[in-house]
Amino acid sequence: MYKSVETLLVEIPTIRPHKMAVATMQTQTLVLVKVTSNDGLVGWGEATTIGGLGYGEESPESVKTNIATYFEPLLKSLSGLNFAQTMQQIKKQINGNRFAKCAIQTALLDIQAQRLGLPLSELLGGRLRDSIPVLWVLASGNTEKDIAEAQKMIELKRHNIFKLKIGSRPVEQDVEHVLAIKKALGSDISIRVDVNRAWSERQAVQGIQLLQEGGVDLIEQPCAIDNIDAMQRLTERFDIAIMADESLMGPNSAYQLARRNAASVFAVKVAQSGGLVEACEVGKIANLAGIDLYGGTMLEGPVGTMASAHVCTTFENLAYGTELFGPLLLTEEILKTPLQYQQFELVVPTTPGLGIELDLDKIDNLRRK
Ligand code: MUC
Ligand code: MG
Repeated sequence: MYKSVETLLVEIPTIRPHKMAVATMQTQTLVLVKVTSNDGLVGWGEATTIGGLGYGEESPESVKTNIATYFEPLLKSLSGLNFAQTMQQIKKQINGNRFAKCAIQTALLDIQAQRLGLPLSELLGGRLRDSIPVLWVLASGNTEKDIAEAQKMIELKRHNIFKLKIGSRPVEQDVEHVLAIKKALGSDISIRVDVNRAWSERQAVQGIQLLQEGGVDLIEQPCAIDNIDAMQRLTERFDIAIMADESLMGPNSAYQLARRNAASVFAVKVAQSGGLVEACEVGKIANLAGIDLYGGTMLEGPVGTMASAHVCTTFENLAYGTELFGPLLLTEEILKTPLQYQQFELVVPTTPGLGIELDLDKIDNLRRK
């Protein structure tokens, strides 16, 4: 059923250094996966991560190796199976590797949706909206630069919600930086922070108290990935929304976090979930548990961004919007027609499959040879 699977590592500089507690990014390595079916249809998926092995358990290199060594031979050996049966075989024969699995699944869904002549969202239960709100992440490392960047985004009507990356400086300094930005932008603008697991529970109590008093709207992943007890205590202690990001690794951890009331919002990421279907399952668990949803990113390029966007269009309650701005952080366009960001939202195409057309010459120029 499938003829070939190819993984391309595409290096693109960012528009400015992107400083996070886990890494500072000057270049993003997009991990693009191209699947060709026996009848000549081509589907794309993406397994991009952040900072090599700085963020998660898979790196661009491990994804490429594992796809070539394990996923491609397996996919080529399967025949007469539908999409669900194919994914079942992959899950049965390959452990872990959520990012690689997500990229393969995206490509298979892209092919299937093209075959049926439907946008990918319709294979995930159907879309409820044609565009989704997108915030912008301020991470230049400099308060004045961040304020100017935010003001420009508001003026352009591109973003009016901002997430600030903190956690690499002492708590007091980070709080000062956040509250200066909050004050400069005014009370109408929603400010959230992402600590990327940098705080101990004691630092979190101190920082969250001050940020809550200063009018910040949400705290993302304050403590360590496995410290669910701390996440639970913070969620119970504070009124401000506490969001699970790195701790949320698919339906199973969604269930555990929900059971333990360890978050009030889930950052749903397709790759962290292990696939688009699994990301929808995370959304369903959140719904049942009364947890709000937010569409997260691994700072993917347009393929992963669109895969996530199709998932997000199916969510009934997308209370915190999304951060699907990844392509806007890159200096090079790899689509024939760029994604449409307008009026603070990303438009999700209604054409078959992912609804994007890649510029293959451009990709060939930028890819790691
Ligand atoms: C994260 O932890 O949320 C998303 C946006 C951004 O700037 O970093 C990522 C990862
Ligand atoms: Mg995060």
